[in-house]
Amino acid sequence: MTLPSIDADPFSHDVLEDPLPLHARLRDAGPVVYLTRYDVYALARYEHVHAVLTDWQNFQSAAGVGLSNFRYEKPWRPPSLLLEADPPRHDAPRAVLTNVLGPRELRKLRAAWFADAEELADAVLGAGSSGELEFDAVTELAEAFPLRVFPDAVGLPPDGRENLLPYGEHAFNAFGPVNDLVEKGLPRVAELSAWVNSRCQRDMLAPGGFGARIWAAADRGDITAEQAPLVVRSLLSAGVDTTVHGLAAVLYAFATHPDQWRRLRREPHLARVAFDEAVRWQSPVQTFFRTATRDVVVGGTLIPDGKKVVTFLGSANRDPRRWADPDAFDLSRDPSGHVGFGMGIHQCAGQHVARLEAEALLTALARRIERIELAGPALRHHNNTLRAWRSIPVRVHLA
Ligand code: OVM
Repeated sequence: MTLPSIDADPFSHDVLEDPLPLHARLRDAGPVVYLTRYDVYALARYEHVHAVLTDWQNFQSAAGVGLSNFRYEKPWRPPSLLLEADPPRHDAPRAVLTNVLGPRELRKLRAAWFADAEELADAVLGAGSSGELEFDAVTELAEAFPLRVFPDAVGLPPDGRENLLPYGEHAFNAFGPVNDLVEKGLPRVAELSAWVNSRCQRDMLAPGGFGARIWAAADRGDITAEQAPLVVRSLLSAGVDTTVHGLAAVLYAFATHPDQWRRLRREPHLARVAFDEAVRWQSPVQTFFRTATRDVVVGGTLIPDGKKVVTFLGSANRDPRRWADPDAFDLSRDPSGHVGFGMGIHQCAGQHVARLEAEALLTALARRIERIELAGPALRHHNNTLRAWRSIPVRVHLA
């Protein structure tokens, strides 16, 4: 079988504006498609994306999960102990973070975050008033809520929190090629990295928070004191922009699917399903790479040792071979099994945190908002990895 090849650029502005046509082209071209521009092997069907993500022995992360191959190129920052590591080195940091962000810890935050969501909803919508109003769902809700609850949960001091989104933005751009998106971030990398690294130190992190719990794990000997700050760095790298664009995705979904919003109002327990369905439907994280550790055959195609493969999570999540009516945002579907949080040993360690944020915010909004619709065109924000929004102007009709 000959390997289909495509010379499209998945990181061009055209594709970032609307990746769906490229995804369909890649899925239809074959199980594996060679991207001539970057010398990488693309996987865009659910079956093969899933297969690669769950095969860490043949597809390593330690050579980087972006385009850059750490076998040959120096990473822009010391590699993440979680994301950019393989077993066995991956396992202790992962176990610590999984525990710190696990359901048991989150049960303690639940009541406070629901109350925070009520307060934010009142502040944005005006407590007790009725009628209609317009605002930007990205800045007022999708950014405001994670920034309100997550840095406090980590235990960060108040100053400099405005650096979190720009740092994450650059980190996600840096998984792609060195294009204009990466270049525009370069002037601030040193400053933002210095700020983030300083906040990973023990004395910066308030008792009881996620950060202090990571340091407590170092005290117990579960990880070393050298590893602790890098594990905290993972929280600060992956914990903010992702949830912002996950929340933006679900808010956009409801603003464009009034029947689904009515259903959420009737059945508010669907908030969690709604969030996962939005993560499937939009896939806020679009791509991650792996590196073949030996010659491996995938879908009948040989991927040579040392070559990069790119998994298109957003494409797998809309593969008609796996999903009925994949382009529909539908609360009746069971979205479990989507790869929007990845799959396998690296699957998102913060997914329960993200779901709790979404559940709290959607519950507060569903109580107050009868109808939500776009008040103008929603604008994309281009990032090499994130499917993101700059602006979602909405009009809401209060209950
Ligand atoms: C990390 C990390 C994990 C997932 C995503 C990510 C910037 C970073 O461990 O630092 O994106």
